[in-house]
Amino acid sequence: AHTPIRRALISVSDKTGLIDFARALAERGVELLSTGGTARSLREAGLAVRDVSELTGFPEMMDGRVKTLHPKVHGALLALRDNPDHVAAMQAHDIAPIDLLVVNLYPFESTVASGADYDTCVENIDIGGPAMMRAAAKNHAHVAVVVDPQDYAALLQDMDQHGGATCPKFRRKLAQRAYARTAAYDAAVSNWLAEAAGDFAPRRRAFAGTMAQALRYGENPHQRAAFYVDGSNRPGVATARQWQGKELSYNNINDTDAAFELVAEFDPAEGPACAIIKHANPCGVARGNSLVEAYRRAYDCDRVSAFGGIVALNGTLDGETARAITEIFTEVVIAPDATEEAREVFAARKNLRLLTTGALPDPRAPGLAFRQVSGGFLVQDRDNGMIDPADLKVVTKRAPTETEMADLLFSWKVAKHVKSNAIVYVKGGATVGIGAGQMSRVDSTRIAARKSADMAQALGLPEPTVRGSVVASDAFFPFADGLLAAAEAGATAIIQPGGSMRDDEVIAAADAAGLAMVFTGQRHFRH
Ligand code: 93A
Repeated sequence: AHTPIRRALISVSDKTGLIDFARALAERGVELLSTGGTARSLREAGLAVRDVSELTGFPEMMDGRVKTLHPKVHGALLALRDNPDHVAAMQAHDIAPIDLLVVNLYPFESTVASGADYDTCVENIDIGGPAMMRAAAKNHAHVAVVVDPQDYAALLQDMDQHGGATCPKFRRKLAQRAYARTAAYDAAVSNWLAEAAGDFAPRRRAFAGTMAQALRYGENPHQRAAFYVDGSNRPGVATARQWQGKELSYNNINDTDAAFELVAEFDPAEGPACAIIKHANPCGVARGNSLVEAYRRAYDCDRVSAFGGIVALNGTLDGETARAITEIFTEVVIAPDATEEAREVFAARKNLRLLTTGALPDPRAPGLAFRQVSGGFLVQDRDNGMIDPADLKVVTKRAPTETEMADLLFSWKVAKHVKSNAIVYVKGGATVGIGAGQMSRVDSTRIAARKSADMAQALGLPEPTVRGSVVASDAFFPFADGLLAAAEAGATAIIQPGGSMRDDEVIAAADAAGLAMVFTGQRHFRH
């Protein structure tokens, strides 16, 4: 037989749903114990509540740093009700058991995200809350612990199903949630301290995340999945407002992120830009005099692949661009903002998801990137590497023209976001051929050129757009063959990291073909 819940300790910072829940407990005959602010809220709502300070015989002190850290609280949470020694200790020390703990913590993560000063962040590290959560969760054989207002209704339901008690299975589930919360909370504190110390090295870091959304399935329908947010508030798919369309899928979230991170490389102050993504790789990226022109030029890189793609824009989506986008089927559009006219255009397309973020992410911002391997995971700084045009080294007899240079820099930005081996042909501020994810660089070079030729034919152009283009390679050409393939396709200038054992051979081949080539000294592998 389960013991009914007779006494509850409620201590919450987030007071969402508090009054209704506490009233429902009181109606079920539960005695309420509470800390300062929580007790005040409950009294204001007309509920009878006993102060924890009265229970402990100590006032809340040191700015509230010490309010529940007391044997009368922790003994009441930790005692095993069926252990004679524990029961004797409770009697000897006048400790009455607490059957339900309701806690949510000082809002440390949102305090950090709000840009608060150091001392304010420190003051928002909750000590007593996690201590109680861990105590109650350890003693889930007897105590129920609720750490999320979203679980209030489920707790009441469970009580009602068990004559005012809770069932062991439910208490175990609640205990698991409590430890997930304290683990994420401590990880957030640790990461904040690392960042405050300017230590971005991904060593001895704890990892924090909060589930934002249960997903219908993962990369494939037989895989379960969920979306976790890290609390960094980086503008993007994690923080976006979705205006319409069905729920994003796992693959949508992954692709939308790839699209938005890529388009953010293009400073809106230098003009509109658009990126279209399929399977996490771009199939078209372009600048334009207007957003609609940028979209159409991006689309013209590879119209076949763009179907059912993800479109990212670096400026406010306007009506004209929205109309152009609806000419084909698109899964998701993400932009910093959208005009009312654009939203009206999309409203007719029920399956099209529109996301706005309010801002572009900063491509230079630090952060960590993760990849799972069997038995562990790899952690590295996110690739926020940027080249300064002044650091480019011209290695050929011929230097790039001004037009070539502008396109080289454009192609380099795109190559950073293409799976290796990446080859990106660009002409006039638009990609004209992208080769992605091949095991050999020369294959990527040929595939990109061939796709460009196919597209030119489909568009009825007199010659492949790749003629007279420039090309970026995300890593060095190990041999001259890749470079020769690019030259043969019609590229006139090349940007690549350099650093191959055979650089001399590659440079000689470039000179012989009349190409201009620059070295970045920085590589952008992406796997
Ligand atoms: O400063 S604390 O770490 N010291 C404590 O002893 C303590 N006990 C509960 N913070 C403590 N709490 C936290 O106070 C709870 O986790 C909750 O977030 C908050 C509720 O305070 P109030 O009821 O005064 O609004």
